[in-house]
Order: sequence, then structure tokens, then C-alpha cells
Amino acid sequence: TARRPLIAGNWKMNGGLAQVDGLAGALARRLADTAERPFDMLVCPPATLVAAVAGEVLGSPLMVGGQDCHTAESGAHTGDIAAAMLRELGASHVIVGHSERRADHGEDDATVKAKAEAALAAGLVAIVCIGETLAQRDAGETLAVNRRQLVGSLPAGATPANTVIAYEPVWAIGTGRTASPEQAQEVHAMIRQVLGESLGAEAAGAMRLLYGGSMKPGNAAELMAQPDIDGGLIGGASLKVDDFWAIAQAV
Ligand code: 3PY
Repeated sequence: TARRPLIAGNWKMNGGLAQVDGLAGALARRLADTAERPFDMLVCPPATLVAAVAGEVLGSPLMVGGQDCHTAESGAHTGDIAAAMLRELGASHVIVGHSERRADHGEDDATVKAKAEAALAAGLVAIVCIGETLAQRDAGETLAVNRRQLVGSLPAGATPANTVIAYEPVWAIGTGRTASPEQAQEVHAMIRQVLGESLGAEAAGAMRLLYGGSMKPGNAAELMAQPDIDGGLIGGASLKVDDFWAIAQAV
């Protein structure tokens, strides 16, 4: 396919100043030393580290993103961060609607959509996360749940350049369990079909769809070999330079 794989690391609430050089800097140096690089690479550190990481990797192809943004441009929202604030620090992307935010902060599809639209308005690429729980999968609701979340969370004005969809089955996040390549592909194919219904076949065919949920060096190749899986949103394995790099080598 013509879609360039995206290898995105979600550091979650991990990492400190030591990881600026030790993780982000190390990845930037590897990218600089790599002639053939058939993938894009992104790290999403905690918001407190975005500026330092962006400074560290300046001039490198390594991109930096946030893990969340507010729906509003500014205002009385103590503790929150606007998309433009991330952008000003050097971020190019922001994750919205990760299942941990949906669960921990009660974010619903309408909120996630508004956050994604705020990201687009600020010039960030939105990485919109969807995924079913184990109970929903066991109840046979996987495709319906993901369709509903996708339709409800997709920002107005989504294009392949400004939006990435990440499918992260909740039961595979931080559990060590991974969706089988077939399970993941089934959902990814549905996502692309639904995108086609709302954005047209051309845009749907060009939009990148990431798999997330315990992607690691040992399973990355078979997942990314699936026709509709265009990279990964990687949690734990993105905190180790060698593991994250090995995943990128598996594209
Ligand atoms: C995981 O890898 O478990 C993730 O949640 C990535 O976002």
C-alpha cells in the first residue's frame, strides 16, 4: 500500500528528564544513522516533557506528540492543556480518546470528537483511539462498538493528513494480551469501510490505522503485515529504546 507506517510511542504517565536524552535522544540518533527508513516515528511523552523532548530531537525526523488536549482553545480549565499549547512546544500530534482517558476521566465519543477537532484547529494531527472492552467482545459487540465509537469520535474535517485512527482493544492494553492479527485486521477492515462511507474511498484508503494494545517486538511483524494495519500505538515497549526500535524494524 502507499500508506507509510507510523510507529507511535505512548509513554503514558512514565518518564522523566532522564528519558529526554536516554530515550527520545537515543531514538533520534538511531534515525539519523538509518539510511533506509520506511516508516514515520513519533513519541508521545507526558505533557511536562514535550518541550524538552522537542528541543532534544529538533532537526531529527523523530516527531513529538501529546497524550491529550482540552476541547477549548483557552479558559478556566485548571490542570488542562490546549492543543495550541502543545503545538507551540513543538508537538505535531496528539492522542485523543485513549481508553485510559475514556475510563479514568469519563470521556465519551462527543468529548473525544471535540478534542480531535480542537487538535485539528491548532494544526496538530489527531490520533483518535477506539476499542472494545472484553465484556463487549465476549458479547459479540466488537464491530458495533468500534463502529459507534469511530462514527462518534471522528473529527469534522478529517483527512488522511490530519487524522490517524488507533484501534486499541481495551482487554489488550497493559495486560500483555494482544489481539491476534486476524482479530485486529477484522476491526481495521471495518474501520476503513466506515471511513469510506463518511470520507470517501480515496481518503479512507490513505488514512493510517494503527493497532495498539501490547504491541511488542515479538508480535509487531505479524500485526503490521495485515493489509489494513499501518503501524502501532505502543505503550510499555515504547519506553525501551531497543524494543521500540525493533518494532519499527518490523514494518
Ligand atoms: C498499549 O500498548 O497498551 C497502549 O495502550 C498504547 O497506547
